Amino acid sequence: MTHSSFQVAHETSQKPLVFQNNYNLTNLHSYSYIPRSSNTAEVTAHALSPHIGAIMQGIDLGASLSVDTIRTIREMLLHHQVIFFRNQTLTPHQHRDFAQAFGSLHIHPVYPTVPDVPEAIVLDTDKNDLKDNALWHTDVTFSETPPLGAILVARYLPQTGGDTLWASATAAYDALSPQMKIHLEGLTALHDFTRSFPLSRFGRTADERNHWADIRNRNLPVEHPVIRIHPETGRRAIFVNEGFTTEICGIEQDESAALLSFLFRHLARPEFQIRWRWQEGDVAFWDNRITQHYAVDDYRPHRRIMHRVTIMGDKPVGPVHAVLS
Ligand SMILES: O=C(O)CCC(=O)C(=O)O
Ligand SMILES: [Fe+2]
Repeated sequence: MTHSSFQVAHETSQKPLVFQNNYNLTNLHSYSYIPRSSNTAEVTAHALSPHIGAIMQGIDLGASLSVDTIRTIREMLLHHQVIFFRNQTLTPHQHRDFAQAFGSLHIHPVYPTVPDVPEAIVLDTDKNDLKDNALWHTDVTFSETPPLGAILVARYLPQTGGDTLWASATAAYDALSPQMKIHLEGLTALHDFTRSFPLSRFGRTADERNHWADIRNRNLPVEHPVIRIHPETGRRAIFVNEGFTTEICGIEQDESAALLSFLFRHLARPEFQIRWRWQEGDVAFWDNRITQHYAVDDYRPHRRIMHRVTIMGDKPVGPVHAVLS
C-alpha cells in the first residue's frame, strides 16, 4: 500500500442547493484527489476503505497550524468522513485549541471533563458507565443542533481490544433503492436523550435523579429529518441512529419500529464501515453529520481512557427543505 500525495480539486456543482432558511450552498463542492508527480507535498492522506476513513501524515496537531493546513484537514474530513493522525502528543489544552479551529465547542451535559478544560470530556472505563458508546450512534443528536464533529484522543489503552468502528451514512444512503430513498425523503424522526442516558443508569441516588431530571428538561426530544443533506458537500445521508432515535413521526408505531430496525441494520453493514485499532497518541476526527460510530466493549476489566472535544454543528436540513435553484 502506498501513501499518495494529493491536491484537492474542487468541482463546483452546476446546481447549487438553496435552502428555505437562506442557507445558500453556492460553494457546493465535491472533492477528488489529483496525484502529484513530485513527492514534495508535506501532507499525505491514505484512504482506508472506498467509502470512509483516511490516515493523514505530515501534521503535528500540537503545532500552531496555518490556515492552509486547517483548510486541508477540513477538506479531508469532508472527503473521508473520519480521519486519523498517529503519534501525536497533544495536551488537553492543545486538543481543545486544535478543535477550536473548526468551530465553537460543545460542553457535554453528562460526561466528566478534564480539570481546567471543560470542553474536553473524559471517557474512562474505571470512572464512567460508557455502555451508551457500545452501540451505533451519532453524538448528541438529542440536540436541535447536533455536533459538526468530534476529535478523540487515545490516552490509555488495553493491550488488545477497545477498537472503534465508524460507518458512512452517505454510503448507506447511496446503497438504498430509488423507491426507498423517495419514501424516506419527507420523513422526520424523534431523537431522545433518555434513550442512551436512561434514569435507570444515571439516577441511582436522589441527587443523581434530580440532576438527570434537570438535564432531561433542558433536552426534550427533538425532530430531525430522516435524510439529512450535508451543509457543506450537499451529499445525502441517513440520519437516524440507534443511540438516540426513538420513532419516525407521522406513521404507525409498528411501521416506525420496522423501518428503524431496517435502517439500523442497513447502516451497520460492513460495506460502509472501517474499524480502527488504537495506539496511544492516535487522534481521530470525524464528521458527525454523516457518520455513526461504535466503541467496542470487549476488554474489561482492563482500563481504557479517551478524551473527546466536540465541535458545535447546525440544525439538520432534509431534502424537503431544500429546493434546487
Ligand atoms: O471510546 C471510543 O472509542 C468512542 C466513544 C464515543 O462514542 C465518543 O467519543 O463519542
Ligand atoms: Fe460517540
